[in-house]
Amino acid sequence: MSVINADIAHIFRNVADLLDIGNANPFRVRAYRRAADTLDGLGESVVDLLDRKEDLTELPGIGADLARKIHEIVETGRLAFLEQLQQKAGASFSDMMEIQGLGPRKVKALYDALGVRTVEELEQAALDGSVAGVRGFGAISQENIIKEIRRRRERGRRFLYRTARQAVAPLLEYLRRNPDVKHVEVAGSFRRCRESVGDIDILVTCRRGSRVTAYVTGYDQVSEVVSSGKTRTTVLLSSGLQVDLRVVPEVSRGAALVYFTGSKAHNVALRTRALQKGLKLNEYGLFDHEQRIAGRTEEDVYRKLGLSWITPELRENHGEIEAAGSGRLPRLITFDDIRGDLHMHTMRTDGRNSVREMAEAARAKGYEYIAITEHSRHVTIAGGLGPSELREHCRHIGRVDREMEGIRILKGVEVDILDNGSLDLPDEVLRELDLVIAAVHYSFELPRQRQTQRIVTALQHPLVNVLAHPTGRLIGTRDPCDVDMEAVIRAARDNGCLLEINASPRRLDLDERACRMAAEAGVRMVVGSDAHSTGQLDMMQYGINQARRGWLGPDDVVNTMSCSELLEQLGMKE
Ligand code: DGT
Ligand code: CA
Ligand code: CA
Repeated sequence: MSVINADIAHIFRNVADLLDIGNANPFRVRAYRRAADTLDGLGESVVDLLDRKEDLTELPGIGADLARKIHEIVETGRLAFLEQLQQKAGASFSDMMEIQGLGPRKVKALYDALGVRTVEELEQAALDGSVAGVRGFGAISQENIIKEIRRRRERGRRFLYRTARQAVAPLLEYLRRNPDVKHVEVAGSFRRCRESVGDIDILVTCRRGSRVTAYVTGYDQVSEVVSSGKTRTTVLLSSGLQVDLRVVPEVSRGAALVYFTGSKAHNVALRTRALQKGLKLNEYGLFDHEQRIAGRTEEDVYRKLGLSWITPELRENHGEIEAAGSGRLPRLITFDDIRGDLHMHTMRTDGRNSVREMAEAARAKGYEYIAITEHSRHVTIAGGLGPSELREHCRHIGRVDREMEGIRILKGVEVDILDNGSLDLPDEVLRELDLVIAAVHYSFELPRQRQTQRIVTALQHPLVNVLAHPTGRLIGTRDPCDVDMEAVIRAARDNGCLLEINASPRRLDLDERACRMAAEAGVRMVVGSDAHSTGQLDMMQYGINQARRGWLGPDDVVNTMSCSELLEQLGMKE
């Protein structure tokens, strides 16, 4: 991947800091900082300037030496001079300098007094109280250093898509309130609807000369400004999420959106395709020599590359570019295709709302049917039902169903799959239901062969319709169980079973890869919200996102069918 201006600026700032620590001539230090600012403010890619053999020394603050260094970075991606400085200083000084409140001078003072060279050593020194004794430091700055190091550690973690969405929505609203802002768009993994995101990438176009980056740093949820320049700012929100905001020129908006939406692999493949056509693609546009032939909209960029527009969920370089080139992109499922929700709980077990309330909320969403699917007895913490309790609950569901207009309430269950693959409820009870979902809720750590056999046995049971959350994973918390997914998919196909895409944002199980594998094997899926309250019915959308990332169309998912079609499909099982 070719170098972008911000990368070169970053390298120059590192050099400046290290020179500063080494007590180099202040003019020299300032020269590197100035060059970094120039690069950040440039409306065009340096790589392109070089391609056109333009003279970089004409840029403000760039002399012959710096121009040579830019060449070197563009060609090799590295700068030998920086590496020398790092070696001399001990490579981790730059890590320490990234800690908020510690400039090069303070890092040097700490090194001279305490000999600390790494963030870990610094943390240790702060914890045992020796930082407070260093000249220029005190108890408060020592406390801040400890906090800052903890915060940095936190930052390494990824956030659930839902968490990110909750933080992004009010931020976008805040940005759109600024009259200088023309367009605001979220890019990155968030726009691709990945199940988890590392940080939020936001692109903004605005009126000339306005200080949007400064405006962002004034947002009340900002807990820390990591860096802020004219065209780029990075802030941390109180949720711990990092936001990268970039101001881009209107003529480049589409190209920047393509670039910063990624994924990197998708970008690499697009750029290669451009090169094959004798064109150049970067975050400023698509260029035929010096001529910008596209850049304002994404559609233009894709079209000029001979491609139809590709929805962000597919941009992983998993065949979408080839498909877009030959008009074979799939028609993906959308929320509007969904006609019912087949996985939810009520207050009879561990849910919060009644059967009627769930049905009313579902009807208000435009659904034609729902299934109530309580846990079976084995899940004691959820107050799972035994045979007679389930029968009683089903009579209740039947009564509410008869009383309500405009929605059908199906009788279901989420029955536990026991260790040996048998079910937690007797067949004669299961036979009375419209829908039997089977699921694993314990013994996640069985060895692969036994786990697979356990699940396959359940799928072979003549009354099982759906396997819920097939791998049991909780994103970032519990690994998927060790199971042979191909064998599970085969068993589902051979036994007329459906696989669930559990839409709970911590599960999203099946994942996108398994979705695609299942569809290719001819297995149909059901997207279920697993709602435990009326509000959680909205989680359906997260499951749809996942289905789209798995290339699924409406026909791959059974709860796009009418209720009678669905019941016919479920009935075929026996
Ligand atoms: P994340 O934040 O880890 O969930 O994943 P992304 O995809 O949002 O990655 P991020 O935030 O590092 O960068 C956003 C997009 O910008 C990424 O999808 C592609 C583009 N991008 C980032 N860094 C580079 C790079 O070094 N080279 C190129 N060509 N593109 C990059
Ligand atoms: Ca990101
Ligand atoms: Ca980013």
